[in-house]
Amino acid sequence: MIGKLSEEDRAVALADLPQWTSVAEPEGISRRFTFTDFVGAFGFMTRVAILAEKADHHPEWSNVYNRVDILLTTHDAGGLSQRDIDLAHAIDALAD
Ligand code: HBI
Repeated sequence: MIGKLSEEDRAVALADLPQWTSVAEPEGISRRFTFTDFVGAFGFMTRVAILAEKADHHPEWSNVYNRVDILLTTHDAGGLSQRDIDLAHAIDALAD
């Protein structure tokens, strides 16, 4: 059973994820990605989907044309867990 990160662990983890913003409700982190066009955005979403399935950890996300907003939170833990941190790093590696 995965647990929520402590406040201290959360702060340490987020220091390495400067492009992600803390979200209070649900407790998690979010980042907006902007691409040239819809195909770029959807191609990114396809790659993230494959990462998420491999990790068995799935984003809450929305797409408007060339924009993708991703929220990471762990439902089973009721907040931010290490799984969210790990997936955020993997997503950053795709996008940056
Ligand atoms: N994704 N974000 C997120 N949070 C979860 O708790 C979660 C998930 N994907 C699959 C998953 N849990 C499985 O372990 C089952 O609990 C559904």
